[in-house]
Amino acid sequence: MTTYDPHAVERKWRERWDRSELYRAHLDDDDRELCYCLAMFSYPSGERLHVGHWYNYSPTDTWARFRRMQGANVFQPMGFDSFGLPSENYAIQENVHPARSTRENTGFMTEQLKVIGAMYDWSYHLETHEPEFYAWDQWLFLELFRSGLAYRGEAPVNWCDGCQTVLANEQVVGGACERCAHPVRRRNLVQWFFRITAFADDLLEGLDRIDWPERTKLMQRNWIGRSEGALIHFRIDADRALDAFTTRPDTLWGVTYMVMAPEHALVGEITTESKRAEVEAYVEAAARSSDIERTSTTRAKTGVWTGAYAVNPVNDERVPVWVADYVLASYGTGAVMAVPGHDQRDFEFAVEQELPIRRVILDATGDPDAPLEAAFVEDGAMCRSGEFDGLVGEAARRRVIESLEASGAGEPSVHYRLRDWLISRQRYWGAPIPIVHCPECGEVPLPEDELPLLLPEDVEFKPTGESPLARHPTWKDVDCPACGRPARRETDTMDTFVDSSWYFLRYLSPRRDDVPWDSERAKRWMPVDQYVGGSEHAVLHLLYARFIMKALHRLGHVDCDEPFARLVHQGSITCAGARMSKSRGNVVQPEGYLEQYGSDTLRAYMMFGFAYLEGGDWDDSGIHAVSRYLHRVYRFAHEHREALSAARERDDAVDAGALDELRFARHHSIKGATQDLDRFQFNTAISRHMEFTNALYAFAHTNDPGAWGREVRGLVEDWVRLIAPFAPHLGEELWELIGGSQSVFDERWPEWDEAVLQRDEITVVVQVNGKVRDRMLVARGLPDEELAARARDHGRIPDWIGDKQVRKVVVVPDKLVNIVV
Ligand code: ANZ
Ligand code: ZN
Ligand code: ZN
Repeated sequence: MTTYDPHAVERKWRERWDRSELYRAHLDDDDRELCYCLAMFSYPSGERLHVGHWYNYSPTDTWARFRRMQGANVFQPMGFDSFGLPSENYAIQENVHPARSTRENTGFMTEQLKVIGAMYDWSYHLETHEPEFYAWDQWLFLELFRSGLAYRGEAPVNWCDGCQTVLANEQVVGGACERCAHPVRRRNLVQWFFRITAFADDLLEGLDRIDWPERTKLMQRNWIGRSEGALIHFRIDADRALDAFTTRPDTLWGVTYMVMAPEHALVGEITTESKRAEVEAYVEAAARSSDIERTSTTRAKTGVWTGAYAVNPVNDERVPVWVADYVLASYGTGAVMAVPGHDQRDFEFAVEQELPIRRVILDATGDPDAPLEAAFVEDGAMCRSGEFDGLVGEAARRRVIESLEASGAGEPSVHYRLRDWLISRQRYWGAPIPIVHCPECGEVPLPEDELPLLLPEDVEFKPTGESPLARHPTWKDVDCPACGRPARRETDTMDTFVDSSWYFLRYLSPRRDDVPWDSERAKRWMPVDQYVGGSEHAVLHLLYARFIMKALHRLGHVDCDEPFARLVHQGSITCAGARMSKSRGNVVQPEGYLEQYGSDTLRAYMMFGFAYLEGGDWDDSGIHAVSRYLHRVYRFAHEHREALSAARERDDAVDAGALDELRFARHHSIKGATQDLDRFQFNTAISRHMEFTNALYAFAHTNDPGAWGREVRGLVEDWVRLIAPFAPHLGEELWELIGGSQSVFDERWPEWDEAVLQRDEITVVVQVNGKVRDRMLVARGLPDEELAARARDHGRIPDWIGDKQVRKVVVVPDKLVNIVV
């Protein structure tokens, strides 16, 4: 081959890699440093992989190859998130059984993934819809169930009429379904939950120990929403008290009324007869609006008085108890002590309902009676609060809580925004929940030796809102595993996020049928060293996976309690500003580019054309230039392959100054590429290689390849090693061209010599009338005039100038002086 034919090169190396099993995973008995590199797996929805998928997978593979060349034993598995709505909806749309369409889709996606030429060992692949995988989802469920971390309960849940199923809170975005954008409505249903709230503090604490994007950590912190404060008991009558959670016990003397959520259990009990009709009508209306509407800051605040009073424990004041929908049933105790002077929501409500406003925290004016535009919500000195006057902020709150505790009127309390994870779905394509409902014994776990509980195929799976498994004529009828009486199987299936919350463990031994994962391997390989995937999972998958890891840790199944030590979000690739999706008709497929340029070019372009962590709008105008660059790289190796082969046997007989320049280019490139790859800055890493290439061409131009020796050869070897992870097929081809004997991916990534980069003397070329006449070694960074003056006196330059008039001197700092005579 005299010119670069990417198709031939890529075919050739993929075959060789397969034959030599270059990417076989070595999970045991290998003493190299371990590196578990994982890109989030994708779900088969019937769409082929588009350039956005390539953008996730190919740069991650470049990083993995880089780590391999640095000497790490890299494990980089791949699989499919093949249960769930995308696969099921595609099957419904195509009117085929999801089992069949999923099999077909994962089949062609696998072929597409192979074209990327990534280091996946396919013998470790997994598909979550396979019984060999979901058997262990069911095992996980039973582990959680037996330890009280999985439970069934009635709760107001999010219902999507589009998807005909419940959704987790995390799947509701701005009041709408994350998948289909249908508005979500509330329904009271009995559902299965995982007790993620039992890990709220662990989930917060662990964030300090992982190397994740700060923004993602902040989103998790906010989602968990830890608030410290107090629970305060307000007496209603002899046998009833109303508890309120507050973060501002220092404002307790400013309470002028109380508010209960319309759903609060005491509403019916304490409402007086004369108010009953009005309160009931209000409660009914509130049930029809969403939490989003209810907490909207722009909506007018409504409410009604119950006719009842509560007693403020610090001053025995009787304050009216209202019902209003700006208070949510699901947070705190579902009731608030209203302080309109210092809480904006209470302020607006008080203005609306003409309730008294009393200020008990001093602002900068120091005057608690100055006119008010809005609540004063900051910290300040307490006033009108008896012995507490003058106390400020944290110290004030601590003192108030101590005194409440002493009198039995309150205690410190912590609340979280986080709610338990709703995992049951009224859909077909998921893992059946391994529980039997027995009229005698209640919820009975399926014995482990009955796992997997297979998902039956002969089911009418179109969604109706009722679980499809419930409509199967026989599947649900079983004998109770405990007492043998007729019982009924649970017919909901599990949220697919259960699959992805532990799949990284299953990858370690996906074919084992006796254990969910090989525990020795988990000890050695977990946590995942580098995880790569989209930021849209910040509070979904990435929170669930951390929770499951912590639960497994608490139950003694794993040693570590964080699944992903380091996380990177690739930016997203959009098309005309919008997310790529088939329904929008803006999906950019890789196939055309692959045909025209080959896989290495597309891959290198994705890394060169975008800042990886930022992404951007798809634009292929630069892909041709990247292709030209790879051709240029190939040409150099090809043209000089004989000289490079001979160079192995001899000393360098080249110009010392030129070699010095090249040496600098080498170490400069190695350093830049290494540091940039470490940070997933692929574009600048490739730029460093381009500089190296330019330096090599310039060198070859002025230095006869017949004089190249061992050092030049070594330099070119490093130049090939540096490009190999970016264009892996080409890298192998180049390595072979210059006479390498093993795979370039078994070569060591080069290291740079800081001394070469720190050299303070550099060689500057001296030209007379554009012709190189000499070189001089000078201190780096000399000013232009100084450099020009020295050049005129250097060596035999005065002879070249002779008695001619110097017309001008062109200086390129640290590089060149051209004397024009
Ligand atoms: C009195 C008070 C005075 C409050 C003040 C704030 C400022 P975070 O920080 O989000 O935890 N609250 C408590 N339960 C509520 C519910 N179910 N629905 C709506 N609001 C509720 O907020 C805690 C504060 O939110 C609590 O502190 C309570 O108002 C309100 F100057 O109590 B505060
Ligand atoms: Zn939906
Ligand atoms: Zn029973």
